[in-house]
Formats: sequence, structure tokens, C-alpha cells
Amino acid sequence: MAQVRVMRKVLASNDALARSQLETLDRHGVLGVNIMSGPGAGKTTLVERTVEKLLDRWRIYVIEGDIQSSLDADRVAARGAGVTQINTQGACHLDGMMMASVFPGIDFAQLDLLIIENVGNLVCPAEFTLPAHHNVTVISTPEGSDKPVKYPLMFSKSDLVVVNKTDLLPYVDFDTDALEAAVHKLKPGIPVLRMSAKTGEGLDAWTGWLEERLNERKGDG
Ligand SMILES: Nc1nc2c(ncn2[C@@H]2O[C@H](COP(=O)(O)OP(=O)(O)O)[C@@H](O)[C@H]2O)c(=O)[nH]1
Ligand SMILES: [Mg+2]
Repeated sequence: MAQVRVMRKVLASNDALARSQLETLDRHGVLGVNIMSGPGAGKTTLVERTVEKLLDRWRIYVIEGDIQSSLDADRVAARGAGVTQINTQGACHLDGMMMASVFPGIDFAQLDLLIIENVGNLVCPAEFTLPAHHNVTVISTPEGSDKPVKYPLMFSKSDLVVVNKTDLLPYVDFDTDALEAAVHKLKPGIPVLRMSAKTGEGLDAWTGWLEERLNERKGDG
């Protein structure tokens, strides 16, 4: 029982930190989006495509979370966006303390969109709230359509689900309708976008959703 109480305390203090960091984003009218998935679902590819498509209209900054290496940050930097890599040194998720270590180096007054790519993991990232207005989960077709049933927390905490790697549908057993039904059982009505970040198919619906959210924030400010 003591362990449970400690974990609750950790999560509560993380929530408080994330709330105050979100206020920083709100003060500057910056939209925060936290992208989560298992390893290899296509988060970085999606971020690369997003930067390519939107950087001429929106000021984008990316925080890359990985256990080790700067491979993803290098890929995003090559597309022209500002980027910081956080290496969690073994931790399976990003958290508020890690965000606190990089926030002072980011000039939020010069930004419209902060994209956070979480560590590849379908479990822990969902437990730690980050300074983001929206959570997005990416699931790729080779992973199987049962994932929302097996890992419900991440999907139930998401505002949008991307089904990536639709170009592989002819070669893998993936039931997109079943996936969508399982997602909607957890989170009725949220958008489930079918996409190939590789071919670009379905990308417009994603950038359209993002730009709607960006325009909403501009309207608020
Ligand atoms: N066939 C296919 N491969 C993809 C697609 N999106 C990403 N990939 C590949 O999947 C691998 C993992 O992608 P990455 O973006 O690094 O995934 P992350 O670990 O979630 O950031 C890489 O080899 C990508 O080139 C896609 O839509 N179709
Ligand atoms: Mg990645």
C-alpha cells in the first residue's frame, strides 16, 4: 500500500508541474501536442512530414524524447525546425521534471506549436501528464488492431489516433474498422485518421486537424 501512495504522490506532483508548464504555453498562445506510440510506429516520420508541410505557416518547436541517442532530433533538425533532445537514460516516458530542464531554453514568444515526441512505449507515457493541450496516439498496422484493448490507458487519454503505415495493409493482418471501434469504445467520437507517413496518403487530414487547433488558439488570444 505504501508503494501505491508514493506513486500517487509522484503522479500528483507531475500533474501540478505539467499544469504550470501548460500555463507558460497558454501565456504565449502556443499549442502543445504530445505524440505517443510504441517504438517504431512512425512518430518521428510524422513529425518530419508535419514540419515539412507547416513550417512555412507556423513557428514549430519539437522536443524529442528517447532513452538514448539524438537520431530523432537530428532527423527533425534536418527539416528546419528548432529541436531539443531529451535522453531519459532508461526511463520509459517523459515527465514534468524533464520538461522543466529544457523549458528555460525555449523562446515560447517566438512559437505557435510545440510538438513533444514521447518515448516509444504504449504504457508509461500515458501515466505522466505533459504540458500539452492534446495527446495523440500513433498505432501502425504491423502492430495489430488489438492494441486499444490491450493498452487502453493511452488510447483513452488521446484526443486523436493516427493509424499509420496504411501502405502495408496488403501485407499485414490489421482490421482498421475493428481498431476504430475499439478506440471509440474507450473514447467515443475521437478522430481516427488513416495515414501513410511514408507515401503522404492521409497526411492532409492530420495537418488540417492541427491547423484547426492552431487557429482556435489564435482566435482565443
Ligand atoms: N512502410 C512504412 N514505413 C513507415 C511509415 N512511417 C514510418 N515508417 C518507417 O518505420 C520506421 C520507424 O519510424 P519512426 O518514425 O522512426 O518511428 P518512431 O519510433 O515511432 O519515431 C522507420 O523505418 C520509418 O521509415 C509508413 O507510413 N509506412
Ligand atoms: Mg522516434
